Amino acid sequence: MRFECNAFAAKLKAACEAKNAQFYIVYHINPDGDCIGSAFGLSLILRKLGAKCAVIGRDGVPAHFHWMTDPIENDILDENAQYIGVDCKDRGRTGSVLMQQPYAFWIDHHGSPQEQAEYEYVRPECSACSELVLAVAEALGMQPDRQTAELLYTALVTDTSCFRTSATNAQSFASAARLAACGIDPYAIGRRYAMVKTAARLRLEQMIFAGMELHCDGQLAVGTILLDDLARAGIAEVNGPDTENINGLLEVIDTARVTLIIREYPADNPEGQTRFSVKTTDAALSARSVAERFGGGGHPNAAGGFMRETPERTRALLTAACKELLRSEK
Ligand SMILES: [Mn+2]
Repeated sequence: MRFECNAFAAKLKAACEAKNAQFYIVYHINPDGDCIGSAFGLSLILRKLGAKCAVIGRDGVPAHFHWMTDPIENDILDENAQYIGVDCKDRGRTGSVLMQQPYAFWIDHHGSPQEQAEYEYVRPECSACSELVLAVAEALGMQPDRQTAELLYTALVTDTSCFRTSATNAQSFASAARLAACGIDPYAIGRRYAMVKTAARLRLEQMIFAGMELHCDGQLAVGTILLDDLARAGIAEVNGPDTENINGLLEVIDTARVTLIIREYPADNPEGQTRFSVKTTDAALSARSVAERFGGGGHPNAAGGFMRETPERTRALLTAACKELLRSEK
């Protein structure tokens, strides 16, 4: 059931103060900065309220977040632990085994219409899930300490591509200002996650631009990343630091209103062997409507999913759907 912030925070606090309170905090598959920062940040907040916590997910924490997450050790929990879902559109986003669990709490900014947990705090208008974690802490009269604020601010910076996505709004900046007041170094975090690039990443970007296709008078830009490209660039992880936010790469093209990135995944990837991302520059074009046609989902202007097709076939299907989206507008 959905709750407003204060009521949700009160339920969570009561659960933390119960005898033997313990929580598995679950982040989504193919984890990004927002789910990692939000889940670990929440674990620090709930510990202060007296609960034991373990942050878990199907996939490990990507290496470039280890500086923040390595100092936080999971507590050992028993079978009485409750589950909290963080930054997941729905249970499917938590991955195979974790989707079967009964979830007591749910914090998310995607906003599936279906009920996911007993107590839900879901705000699709927020640019990052960490804004919701911050709001819950504040509703309980807690100001995040520096470590917690670093996690939540990193989540905000990575999910908004440093305050540049279409989801960025006045509240994103208000949340950032409150986190910045907690003793963090916004320059260091912004530089780490929005400015510097490895040589391998730059090699990959060059390959994507070299192979890019433009359609509909340049309104649609399509890029492809094959496993072979990653190997040639010297990138080992298909979803790691060197591919973070790669889906937004083609947004720099001045004429592009729809951008599509097709990524090849290993053949044994459980969700499928290709992943697609659709991004649009304005509200009239729904990236989510395209993604939903192929079993994916996401935000109105940034959505995606996986397919059990070859990269060539995925590119052809999605390119056709994006062309249709541009045509349907008229
Ligand atoms: Mn998010």
